[in-house]
Amino acid sequence: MIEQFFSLVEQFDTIAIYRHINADCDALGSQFGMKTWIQEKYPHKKVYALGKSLGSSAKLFPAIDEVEDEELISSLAIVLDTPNSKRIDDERWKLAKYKIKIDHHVFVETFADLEFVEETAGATCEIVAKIFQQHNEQLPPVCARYLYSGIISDTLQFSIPTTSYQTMQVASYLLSFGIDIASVNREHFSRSYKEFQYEAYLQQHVTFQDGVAYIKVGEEDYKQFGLTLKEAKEKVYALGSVHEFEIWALFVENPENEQGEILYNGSLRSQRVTINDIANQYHGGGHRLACGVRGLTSQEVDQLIHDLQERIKSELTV
Ligand SMILES: [Mn+2]
Repeated sequence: MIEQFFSLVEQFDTIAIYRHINADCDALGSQFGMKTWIQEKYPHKKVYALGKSLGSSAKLFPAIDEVEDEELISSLAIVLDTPNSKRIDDERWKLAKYKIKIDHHVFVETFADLEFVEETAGATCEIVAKIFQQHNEQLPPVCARYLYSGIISDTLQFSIPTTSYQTMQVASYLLSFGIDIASVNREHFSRSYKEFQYEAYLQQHVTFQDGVAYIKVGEEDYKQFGLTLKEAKEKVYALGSVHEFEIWALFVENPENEQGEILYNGSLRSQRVTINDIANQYHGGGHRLACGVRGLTSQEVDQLIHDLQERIKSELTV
């Protein structure tokens, strides 16, 4: 299968690389890791990184390419970090003559001619790097750096259970091309002074009761730090890593609602107690220990917190 990947890249003169909407660091890291590797190895080929929907990590990567539809008709499409075709950013992947998918999400559907899906991989960048390693590819340092950055962001700096022997092995292969670890980490995990102040605000105003730490943040509260709703909601980790907090939750006011009442979107995290089934009952969902809810009134938030406290009581005091 790996041989097939390399012979396809060899065969096509035009290659377009796609990834999911709201691109995060693993999506962009794998996309630009792939692009810079092809460019270095085959300077005569036309390689495009496509997709306009970008998340906050886009500033750490080069600009997205422009290309005419006609050029894509004879192309090879490589779709990265995307389990279902609906989430591919830029519909023109369909124009390609041949399609490859490389992904680590839970399998949803087959949409490509050749698929590499490894659900246990810590990041799509890990799978891409593994493919390169198995083929003894010499990577340009910039390519190794992009792939490494996708791995550290999806595994939270090698700290969550998706980190495996393979993750470390592949990371060590990437390091052999010369990566300044300190600078990559700084680039991806440092925060601005405004964000730092907002995190301090959250820590100061959090309520902690019966195992649940939570805070409701109004629009004015996060706007004073110059943050958008999305940025304000991402900072749930500012409440994490506290022994006593079994569950921690950040609720941020969403001003874009027609009803005219104050509604909150929330991020919920749990150390060990399952919470996504509760989130499902409040217009939300996600992973077992990390999930979100949307459009809750202040009373619904209170009810949700009560349900979370009850869950801790029933599961942890037996
Ligand atoms: Mn990923």
